[in-house]
Amino acid sequence: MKYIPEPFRIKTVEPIRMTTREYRRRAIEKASYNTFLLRSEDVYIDLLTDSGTSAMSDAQWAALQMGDEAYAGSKNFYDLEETVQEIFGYKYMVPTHQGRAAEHIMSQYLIKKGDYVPGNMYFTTTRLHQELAGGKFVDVIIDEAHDTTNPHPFKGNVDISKMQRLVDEVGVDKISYISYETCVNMAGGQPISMANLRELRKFCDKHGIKIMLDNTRTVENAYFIQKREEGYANKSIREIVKEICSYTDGCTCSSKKDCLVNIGGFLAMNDEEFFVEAKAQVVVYEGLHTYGGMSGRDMAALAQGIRESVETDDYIKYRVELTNYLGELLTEAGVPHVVPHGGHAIFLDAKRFLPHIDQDQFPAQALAAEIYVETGVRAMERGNVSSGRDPETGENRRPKLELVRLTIPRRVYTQAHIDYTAEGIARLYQKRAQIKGLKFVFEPKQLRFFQARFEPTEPVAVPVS
Ligand code: P71
Repeated sequence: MKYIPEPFRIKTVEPIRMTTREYRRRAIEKASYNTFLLRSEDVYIDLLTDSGTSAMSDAQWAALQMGDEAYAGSKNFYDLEETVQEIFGYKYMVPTHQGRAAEHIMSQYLIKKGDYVPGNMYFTTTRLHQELAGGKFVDVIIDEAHDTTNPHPFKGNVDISKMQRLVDEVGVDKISYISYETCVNMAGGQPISMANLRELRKFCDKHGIKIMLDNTRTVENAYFIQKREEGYANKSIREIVKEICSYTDGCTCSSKKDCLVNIGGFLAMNDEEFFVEAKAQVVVYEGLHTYGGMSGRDMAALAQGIRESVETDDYIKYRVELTNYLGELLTEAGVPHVVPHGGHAIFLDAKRFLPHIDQDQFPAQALAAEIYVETGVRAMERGNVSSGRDPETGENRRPKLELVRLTIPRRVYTQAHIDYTAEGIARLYQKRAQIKGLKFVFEPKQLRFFQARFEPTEPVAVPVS
């Protein structure tokens, strides 16, 4: 099996603690079967998310010491602004405390009540801000993205004919922009191809539609383009990232992922009027436009993180191939999961893992809870709970994809941690018939997955190991 040795060595360590199965059974009951409600101390390997969980480099820690904490005009802001202009190529940038704050400001500016917002699959916070601004999200991702077994190399692509249909049905005046995500998270970390983006640009130019990029995982996407798309094998990650951004009109970015920091985000654009309005809004919701909810030192670490993410191609190769290694181990063990393997995570297919549990009994939620009990590994539900209820019918959305995400933090875990994770999940797969479904005992109205509480539909039989 191919495993890429880490292009770094370890200078600081953080001890993690293994617990007993009985301890974890009590912990998950206390957390009401929601892995978001577990205490981090009770987790052995934390694969809940790759968001804000990266290990910073020595250069980033050093940059923290260079924080200029002036309320206005911090030098770290200007360095960050220049870095965003240089690496991503946008003219203007407004920092925000994280990605969803950028989404909020952008949605309020670009969406009018009753508008449609097409996108290559939804992301939870992105769609919520679109809806709060009065928009309606329309999924225009290719059909292959909804099939966990389809080997299409660019399952994040937009189906241009779905865009055409939307234009024909509602008219371009009713379309705010297209929300275009790289390495589409909810599809399983699936990349877009440059050819698709180029074609979309042509289509959007013809109709006068803006392309707003969700830039959260563009570096990972660039690696897939370099590896899989004709004509890109000899282009650097840095060049590919810049080319992707060049076809778009602006972006939102959660810097907590590819930009290698624990907190931060930004909104960037080429349109000056939008920039002026974004600055006006950022002071209402975030802070002055030269810090936007981040401290000077956070901006310093972010600028350094952005540079590091594209400095050499080694880092991103190791990062994506480590994820792939987990996928390969699970393939060998016959555990059903999304293929091709994504950039940031391996997504278990809970519908195929637990075919005896109906989607309204939340198989992915139940599986994430049982993975924790079996192994001490924390994963995240990405299915019916995350998808929420249809605002019109009030019914669970029952998305095609009912997944559990094993998300790999950047530069944090070693091959041995990945081996341990795969072995534990393979063991649980053998006992899958004992896993029961769940029902809500508390259901928040918005982004319900974060704080929802559940109980088993029947008492859980404690598996005998
Ligand atoms: C992830 C997250 C964090 C998260 C958010 C909501 C539910 C569970 C976990 C955040 C993203 C993202 C994309 C593509 C925007 C955001 C929001 N992802 N776009 O995957 O993946 O950014 O968290 O900085 O506000 O665990 P933010």
